[in-house]
Amino acid sequence: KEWTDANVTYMTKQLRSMGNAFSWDHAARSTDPEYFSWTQWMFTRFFEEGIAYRGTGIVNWCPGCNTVIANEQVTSEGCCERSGDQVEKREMPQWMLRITKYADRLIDDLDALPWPEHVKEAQRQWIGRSVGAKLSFELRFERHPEDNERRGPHGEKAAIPVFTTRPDTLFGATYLVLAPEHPWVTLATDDAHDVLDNKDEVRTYVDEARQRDEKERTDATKEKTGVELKGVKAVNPATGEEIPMYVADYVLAGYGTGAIMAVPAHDERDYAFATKFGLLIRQVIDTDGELPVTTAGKLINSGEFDGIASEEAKRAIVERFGGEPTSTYRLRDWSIGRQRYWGVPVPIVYDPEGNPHSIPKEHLPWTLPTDVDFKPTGEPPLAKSVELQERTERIFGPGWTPDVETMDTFVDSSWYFLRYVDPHDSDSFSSKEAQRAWMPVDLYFGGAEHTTMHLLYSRFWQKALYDLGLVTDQEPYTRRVNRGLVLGPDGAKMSKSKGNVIDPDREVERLGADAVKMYLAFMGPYGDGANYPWDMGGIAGLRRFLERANGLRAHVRTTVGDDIAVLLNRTIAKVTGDIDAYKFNTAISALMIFQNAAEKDGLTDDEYCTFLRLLAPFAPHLSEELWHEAGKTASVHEEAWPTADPALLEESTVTVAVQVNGKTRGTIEVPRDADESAVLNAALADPLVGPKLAGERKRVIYVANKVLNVVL
Ligand code: ANZ
Repeated sequence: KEWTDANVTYMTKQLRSMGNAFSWDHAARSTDPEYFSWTQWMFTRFFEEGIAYRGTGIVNWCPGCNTVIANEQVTSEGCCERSGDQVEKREMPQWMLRITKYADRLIDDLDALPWPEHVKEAQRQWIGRSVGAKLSFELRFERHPEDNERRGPHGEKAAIPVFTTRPDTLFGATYLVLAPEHPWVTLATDDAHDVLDNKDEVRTYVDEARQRDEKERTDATKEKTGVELKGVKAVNPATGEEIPMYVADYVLAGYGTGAIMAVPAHDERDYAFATKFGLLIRQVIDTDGELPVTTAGKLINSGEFDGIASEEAKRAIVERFGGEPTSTYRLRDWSIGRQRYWGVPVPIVYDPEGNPHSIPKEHLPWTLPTDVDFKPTGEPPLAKSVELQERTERIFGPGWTPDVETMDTFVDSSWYFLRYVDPHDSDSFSSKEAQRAWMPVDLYFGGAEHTTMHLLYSRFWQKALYDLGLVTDQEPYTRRVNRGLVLGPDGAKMSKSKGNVIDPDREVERLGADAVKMYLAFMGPYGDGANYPWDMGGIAGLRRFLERANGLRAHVRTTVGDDIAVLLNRTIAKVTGDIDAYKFNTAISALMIFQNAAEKDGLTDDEYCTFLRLLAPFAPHLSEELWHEAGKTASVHEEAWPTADPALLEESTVTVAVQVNGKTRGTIEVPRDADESAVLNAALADPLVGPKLAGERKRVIYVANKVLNVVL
């Protein structure tokens, strides 16, 4: 708490020193009990709706942080994004949020969002929707043929469902593969069952496979391994053939149904496996080239479906063989329980029988106990709190126990924008009136690292709240702009270890906040991938520009030429347009061009004040001071933004090339949009070009404002 408060104070001071126009009266802190009591209340609503649940399964364990982390917090190298430690897989109970229920909406609603296409695509990829079908393969037991006719409670025969994206290749499914963790394999290898001829061999393989991580298992270059499930066969529903069954680790338990129909002629992995184990390879798609061919085409060796194209055959085959169209997703539910001290305590208590109950609103906020050591040890620090246990029993009764986990801090940022728009409401987390006035967020800036974390979590959270009738919009943000990075002077990412960190406070101290702020704006256009190195010379240049701005008033005159008014007008248009396009760098260059001209030609007092208004967003402190020195009493930041006069925008004269019989003979200056006869007269009157036009003119062609061609 002390550390957080000190940081907030420090950063607030730092941000204020830059003169940014934040609404400080709309600030909210996710660490305030007053804020997180709403986070907890939302969790209890999610719990009641089944969105939050206590699940079991394989989780990511970070040995450095001594806690579980979410899939999204594991880097592509399998490390913790926070500590960098190699993440381990553990099986343990976990608090989860059912983000997978929203997978389709999270994908489909992207279409209407005016976000950068690559950000949307990254979310689609992360969610990873595969459209396909479930197909069932009945089993044949060789050791106990009587089992073949046995039926389940709903009259069904023993069967293995598979997930496939290519039901059109069903006639080419020549064997079945189950994941080592598949429940049927677990059942068939336990002591109570006697269906396999090689139970021990299968057990050994399963135990070995469990040791290997997913990356190793799905590595396409690695030689395929597996063991046949001897004594049992599956029936291909299309051909009626009995086909062998295997357990192999290239099939993953957590994807689809954990079992596949293998089509070696049209799938790379199945092809590699079938080749190694000498299994039947039957081509069912008519394509050129060597097997395996994975593209779609017309069906062959597929009975009544021969000649039908893949897309149509998919539908027809699923329908004909009792399949079920379904989608599978890469996205997993969001694991949010953490075995660490900081974070919002999970607002759940357990009755003496161990059943979870949400903590009623009147007992929220459910605060963090302070009588514990907060260092992570692997065991949740809250488990050691005497106060938390006593509090629970005092409120709920003897034998009741508290949940001892805290929530991933991404829950805090999943709804903060809703609080910003209504930070002081004590009846709700954010009133509907405030939401109707402000939400969704018009423009959201942030780093690319948020694409499949915060940006996905908060979209999910918003939708979950929407379904509970608590928010007015289905999407939290309208436009999104990713930002780049300010790199060290050496062009590398700033880091303490590289010694290339620029301390902004020191630069503010040295050159002033306006110079630092303007320099940041001047580095280059703002946006994705826009990473710029810090340049000491560059910031010094901005400082000099500001010093000259400080002296510009000395060039104010009562009468000046028209040119400066025209230039100022163009500067207004340029700065305005550039700000809208986040091209702050070219907006500043336009201000520099104007300042140069004004120093040379002079400017009126009015023009000077307009310049200050244009400068104000970039150099808020200096412009305010100069504004007051110019005799104004109100703030420059409360002035209306200058508007350009379109009539003055275009340059009033144009340079026209004069051609004789197609050859350029010189140029003339004429008023813009002058008509052909006026331009011809000007050309004739021109001392250099005029004489070249002497003679009989057969034809005159004038391309407005560009070329006058005279045919003699
Ligand atoms: C038969 C088939 C024939 C397949 C064919 C592909 C090509 P994506 O697109 O990534 O979703 N599959 C299904 N569940 C699996 C699991 N648990 N572990 C490993 N592989 C699994 O891939 C879907 C395809 O991956 C599915 O379609 C299935 O192989 C395989 F010519 O079924 B297919």
